[in-house]
Amino acid sequence: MHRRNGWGWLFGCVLGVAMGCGDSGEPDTDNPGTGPGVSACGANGVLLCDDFEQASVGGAPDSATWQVQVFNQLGSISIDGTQAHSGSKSVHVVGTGQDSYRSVLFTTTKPFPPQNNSFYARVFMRSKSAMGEGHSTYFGAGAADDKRMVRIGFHQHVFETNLIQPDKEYELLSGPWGQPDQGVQLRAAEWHCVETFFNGADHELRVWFDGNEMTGLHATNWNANLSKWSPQYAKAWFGFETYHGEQDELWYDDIIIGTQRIGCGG
Ligand SMILES: [Ca+2]
Repeated sequence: MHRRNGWGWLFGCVLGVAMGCGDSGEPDTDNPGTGPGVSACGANGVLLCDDFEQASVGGAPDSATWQVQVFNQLGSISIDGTQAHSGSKSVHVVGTGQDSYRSVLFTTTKPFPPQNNSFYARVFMRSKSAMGEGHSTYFGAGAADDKRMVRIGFHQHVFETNLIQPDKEYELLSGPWGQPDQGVQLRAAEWHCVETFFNGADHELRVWFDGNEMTGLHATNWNANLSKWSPQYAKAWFGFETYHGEQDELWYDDIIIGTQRIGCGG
């Protein structure tokens, strides 16, 4: 429990000023949040699901749920009718361009905040290209002010995750640095199921690829003795963001956000 209001917190913070308590950024896990969710889309505990079948080909994902953000117009996001995991439609993310830094994302705040600052996200994704050497993100979740976030993507040709804090960035790879054969790689031109548990209550992150946990991405202290590191989760996003000029096109489908592990059915 990490209550931000009330006399107990105030008293603790007065005592803790020397330790930087006023800027701890600890999430409020007492927030009742959204949940426990319903049975829908082939899963239990569902807070949001979108198969993108109701959207129009060539248009944007439903604006009642998703906000599209394309940095400097370097890329695009639109509903596609040629690739789909379910039905006939998915979200096509074009993450190609000349600049090194590019960000092409569709973001939801709809089911947030989740109960206990914790939620699962499940997505089916298909990448045109194999994972590159440079650091890039496929999806993530974080605080409303973007100062603290958890991102899942690739680095050194394998799945990786990283934690963004106001003053520092932490990273875990799914295999040893520079040895991609020992990490987990997403194969190009195939649909894959990626599940993530953003466990803000216990300051933990878990990620599964096609039903198998990527133990290298299981974050508890980020190998840095971090303890109270979770963002106050206020949004989740999907798409492509690169920090080293990687090129990719991706398709996303059957996104579910829920309070229980979702699995790869439905
Ligand atoms: Ca679909």
